[in-house]
Amino acid sequence: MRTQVGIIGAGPAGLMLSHLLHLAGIDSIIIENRSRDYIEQRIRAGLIEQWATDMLVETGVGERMNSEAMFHDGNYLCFNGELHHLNFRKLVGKGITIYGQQEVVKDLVDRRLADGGQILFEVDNVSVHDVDGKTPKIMFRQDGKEQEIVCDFIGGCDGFHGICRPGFPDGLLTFYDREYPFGWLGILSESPPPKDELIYSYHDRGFALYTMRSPTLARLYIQVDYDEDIKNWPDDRIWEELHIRLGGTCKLQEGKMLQKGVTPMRSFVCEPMQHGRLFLAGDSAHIVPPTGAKGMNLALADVRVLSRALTEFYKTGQTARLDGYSDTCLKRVWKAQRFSWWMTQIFHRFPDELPFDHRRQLAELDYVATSTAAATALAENYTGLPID
Ligand code: RFL
Ligand code: PHB
Repeated sequence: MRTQVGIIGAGPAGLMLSHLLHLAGIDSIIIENRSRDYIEQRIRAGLIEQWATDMLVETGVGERMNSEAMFHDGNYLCFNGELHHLNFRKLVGKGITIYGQQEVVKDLVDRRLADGGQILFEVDNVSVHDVDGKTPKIMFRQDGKEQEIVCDFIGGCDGFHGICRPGFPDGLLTFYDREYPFGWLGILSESPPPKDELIYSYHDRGFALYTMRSPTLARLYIQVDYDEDIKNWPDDRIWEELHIRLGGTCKLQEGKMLQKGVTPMRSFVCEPMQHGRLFLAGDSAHIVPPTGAKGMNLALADVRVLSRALTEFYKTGQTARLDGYSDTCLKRVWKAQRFSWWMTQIFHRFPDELPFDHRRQLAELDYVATSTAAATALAENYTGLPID
């Protein structure tokens, strides 16, 4: 097989890269080791920044989102038994969109296939070769048959556990890593969310987040130990904890639990994000704790930068944007890392924290809730820093 850009991974990064390249007249093939059904059902992110919402609409994949998503102007902070509303629209003129990552994935898969794009599902044994030369190759197996894609460039969009990052030559990459001493237990419940917008709650017993997928579908998270076994959490115990951590500020309706699971939390960046003609994008290059809701948004931002660099190369032969890809992305990645770390450290209880830290966290939350300057900084980061 021959294409201009070979893409590994059909998550938000790989699919959006392929879509943006198609709009610029550049061919690509995506290979994905899971089935179409699997990637379209995988429950993950739910919050899309303003610029990314606009990009989905402007590039023609926002139609279903426009009719089904929930558009929020703000959110709530909950601490000391009180709710405090932040109005992002008033503070920075932007909002956020609540629309499941798997819905974005479905919309992009539909659109790529309708536009004649190629997505090869359920491949295995994937490896990359000759990324130092002008015609890198992707080798893989599909239906037991060895296959090869010869391309000009490779998009390494294969997530945190993919093969692209480990395939970089020894010693080339620097890793920046931080693990947190807790995880999130998340549920999807057939019940209305407790409020019209998201609630981030700081409670003596730990953090809780009350988000949603629709007016009748709540997505709820509680802070638990990083190695917590979901077997220790029967439904009743989860509901009890979710009620307590709302601090009596509003009522939570219980519903049928459609899904539950525990996610560990980490911050991770690898530098640089490129080598030869292999470019990493999204979770393959960086991971953020979900408190800032930045993971999918960063993946979309990376591929927007990459698609522009590739477009410039194919139109003019210039490599300046391609050469600067990693530096351009990392500037924004580190700001999102900083914000995600900040949100994580003000909202969670740490096992080794001092009484001093507890009081400091409460003071910080009170500062955000009462100072326009502090709230503006949160709103600016939460709704998404400028992309260009
Ligand atoms: P993905 O989505 O992991 O996609 C990578 C794809 O590559 C495939 N793959 C391979 N394919 C071929 N060959 C191989 N060898 C392969 N190895 C892997 C995988 O099957 C997969 O299909 O990475 P991508 O595209 O970079 O997208 C990143 C996002 O998925 C991730 O950052 C977000 O889900 C993080 N995240 C959130 N991000 C947000 O922006 N807003 C949120 O509200 C938000 N909430 C969350 C989150 C992640 C969570 N979990 C479960 C980690 C909440 C949670 C609980
Ligand atoms: C979600 O809707 O799943 C979600 C929203 C905001 C976050 C994390 C997850 O910070």
